[in-house]
Amino acid sequence: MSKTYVAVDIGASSGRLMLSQIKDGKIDLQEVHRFNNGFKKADGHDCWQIDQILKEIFTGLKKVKQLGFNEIVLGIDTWAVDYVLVGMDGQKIQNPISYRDARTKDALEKLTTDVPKSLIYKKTGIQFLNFNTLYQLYTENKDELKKTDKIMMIPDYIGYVLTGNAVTEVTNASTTQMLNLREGLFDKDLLKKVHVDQNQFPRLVESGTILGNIRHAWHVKYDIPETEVITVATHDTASAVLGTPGIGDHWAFLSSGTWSLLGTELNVPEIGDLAFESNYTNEWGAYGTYRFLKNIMGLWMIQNVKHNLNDQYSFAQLAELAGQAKPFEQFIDVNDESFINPENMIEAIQTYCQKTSQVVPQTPGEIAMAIYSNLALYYANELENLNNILGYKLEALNIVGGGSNVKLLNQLTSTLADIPIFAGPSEATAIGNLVVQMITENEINNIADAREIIRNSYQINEFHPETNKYGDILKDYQDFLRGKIKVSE
Ligand code: LRH
Repeated sequence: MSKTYVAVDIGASSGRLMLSQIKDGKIDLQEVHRFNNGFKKADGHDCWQIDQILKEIFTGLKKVKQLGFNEIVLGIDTWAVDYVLVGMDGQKIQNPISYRDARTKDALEKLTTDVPKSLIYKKTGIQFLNFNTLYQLYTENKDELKKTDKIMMIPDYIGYVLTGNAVTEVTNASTTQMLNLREGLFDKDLLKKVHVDQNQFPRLVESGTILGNIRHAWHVKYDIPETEVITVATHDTASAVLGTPGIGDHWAFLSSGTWSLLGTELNVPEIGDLAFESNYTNEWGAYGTYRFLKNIMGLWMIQNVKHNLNDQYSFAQLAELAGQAKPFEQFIDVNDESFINPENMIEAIQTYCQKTSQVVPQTPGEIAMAIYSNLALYYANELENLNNILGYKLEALNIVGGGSNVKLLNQLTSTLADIPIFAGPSEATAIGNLVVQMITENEINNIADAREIIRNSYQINEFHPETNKYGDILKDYQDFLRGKIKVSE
């Protein structure tokens, strides 16, 4: 009988506790608790409700105990780049501010007039996103930073509250854009630029490090199981890639959730001119790998649209309505900054179409189709970019995460990018979190074996390109992105 493992997997829009055991050579998965997540305005900033998240974790753990599990292993993964400032008394100084908050709007530009982008990229290999931790810390109040004993990334902070032990796990820490690729440490010059001392970050550890047992006080207070916490690949995208059952060496992944993270796994970072110019990132992975990828706006757009429509349609219904609308009625650069955190996503999309003199989508189906068809175009364009940067052709695309269930989007992408798609599992992030625990506990040998087990444990759906279906639409879209063609109705 295998041990009992629990993944705490928290994304920007929801969190869950997944319970798992290895049964008959397969990874058995059971959702124990699910909750909503999101940021709220407080003191003029978009803040995460970190205490509420912790409460939900304890509620989930109590449910685990009620199911009869008295001893478990636990791993935590969350979204990247955000952090908690912790004071000398070990308490958080303020609620963490979301990366979508407007405070970093000009920070990237300001900092990089001082330190050239090319230098930062050579040091870190990380893509330029104006919400990277580097730019968030740059905007932070200097006095507050002085009072800060520890800067902890979100999953590290949760692990710290649970166990009392503080570490900085590398898969997530690399997204700060402050780790030096060559030295394997925080870069001293970049730290200086943001007035941070390297001792303010707890010691760096690899994924698969035992953090410690949950504090006794929590057992007493919440009636939860005996819990050993393992520092897994704490960045959700790192866990998602580990949970992706790709075959061979030349497969691409698309982790499709609030963000669409499209890329491939490398053993050596790629920081050449083309990678720099195309703003590709080399986030550190578990077991000596790198996630070479690009952030694409992703399901955030449809999540917001659903919300704007007062949640009267489910995601499945929106996809069905989209299927009844015409694709490619307008070209949209889904990574346009107007979609990062608009007041109203439907209006943002409509304004974008008006400004570019294109057909303005009106009905829920038209709006959903505008999103799906342009996400598919963007994916196809980036897959072409990836092949050019890498100098070889990626042979398959593995889509994981909630978005892997959207058949319409999968089929459009397969056809536009002319690539076979393997969709699933949708819970790859939790699974990636779990397999690092299982490898650490010596129940699985290595990640190659883990991926084979995953392949055998879950249904993977295939999509294949339909020939000559949309003519030169991808080329036209690429011209549109390069500003070569202005579209009119
Ligand atoms: C996805 C994700 C992504 C980051 C973003 C902040 O949840 O972690 O990899 O770029 O959130």
